[in-house]
Amino acid sequence: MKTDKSKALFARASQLMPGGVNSPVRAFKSVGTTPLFIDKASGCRIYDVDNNEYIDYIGSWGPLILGHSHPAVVEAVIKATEKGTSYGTPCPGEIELASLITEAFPAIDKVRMVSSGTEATMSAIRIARAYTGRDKIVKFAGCYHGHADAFLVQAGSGMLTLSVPGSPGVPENTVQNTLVAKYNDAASVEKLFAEEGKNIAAVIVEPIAANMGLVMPEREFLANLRKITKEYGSVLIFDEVITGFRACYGGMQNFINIEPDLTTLGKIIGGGLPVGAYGGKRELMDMVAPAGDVYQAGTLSGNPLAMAAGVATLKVLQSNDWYERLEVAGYLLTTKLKKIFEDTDRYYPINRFGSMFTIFFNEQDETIEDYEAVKRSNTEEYASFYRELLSEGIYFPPSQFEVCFISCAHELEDLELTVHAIERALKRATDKDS
Ligand code: HOZ
Repeated sequence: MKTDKSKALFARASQLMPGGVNSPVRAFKSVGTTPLFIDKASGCRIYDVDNNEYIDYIGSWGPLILGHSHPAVVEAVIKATEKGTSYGTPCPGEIELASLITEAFPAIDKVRMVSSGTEATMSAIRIARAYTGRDKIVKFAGCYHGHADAFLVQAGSGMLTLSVPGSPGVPENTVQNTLVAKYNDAASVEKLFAEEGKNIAAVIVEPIAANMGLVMPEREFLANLRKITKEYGSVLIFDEVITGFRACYGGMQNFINIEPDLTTLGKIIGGGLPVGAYGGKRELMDMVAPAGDVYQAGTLSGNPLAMAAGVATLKVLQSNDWYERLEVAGYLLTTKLKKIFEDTDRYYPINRFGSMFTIFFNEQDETIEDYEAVKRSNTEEYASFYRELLSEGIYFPPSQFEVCFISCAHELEDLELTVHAIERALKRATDKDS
């Protein structure tokens, strides 16, 4: 596989941008190679500047549940563009997207659009602090809620990929207000509340952890979070930036029937354009300026192109049994992979929910249910596998700790090609390592 053009572009990019990228994981550092520069994408396939073709399981890190360049989304964006790219003032698309979101989430009475998941989580915490008059928050080791200061403690995603425990530049007194509990361990949360309950403004959690690879929650764990936060008058925030409209139409909260006080969204609701949102109970959302005093604003918030892409995406998702199909696709792919692992006598645990999955390079039969288990994965083994897989034309996330996404555009044939490619890549990686 020739990647000369990508390599040349990366060399140039590295002179102009930190690490040559605009988001750390994209640098491919942890998988020991350099990034591909993408020229175009369509359906489940992307094409790099050297004309290599790949079946894509990143889907822009989650937003592209319909696949790349879905005709309905492209058409909606073109139509919107013809009417102007940004007004900085209200437009009807905002109401359309807000209606679709509030209809899909019983726990969201009102919603505020922003431009990224980071903005959404940062603002949700601000409301929780204002509402409770408290400063501390609880997050979970391995969960990632964007890069606002308060969240950069034992965070997943790029921080886990690059093995960074915290970030320089974050004031000590900011992280002192961030308490860290163990995912799937309600007792660790109870302990924090027993010590600090009257100072805790909020508990923020990914209802499926999807930034340390995919880690499923016990329903009981999330139900306990609901119970504890109610008891102490704290705000429960579900960060559904990844799971929103991915776990099902709505979020994981619909699936498990647990209502948080606030929900953060992003990715799919923007259909591939930069969008985030936070929403929840009227009482909380009416605290946000200008209805209330909690300040939050944004030049491109409610951008007409992003609203059009989001609305088009959600309408397509409503139009068919997509979630059943994605479940079948996820089931077929991972069942076939498990069979291959059994045959080769090397069992890699796979965590999956619907169209999201992670193959963990852990030891045989290990259950991956928290940060500690995730960190036991063999990232070097993942890196060798990754490079082989790339040469097979399969584009997985360049980190053990990010999630693979199947889209509605992945056909049975694509899944089968993927299974065979994984089989070959594993074999070659193992042969090389031994
Ligand atoms: N933090 C996102 C992945 N979980 C985005 C990574 C990227 O865009 O590079």
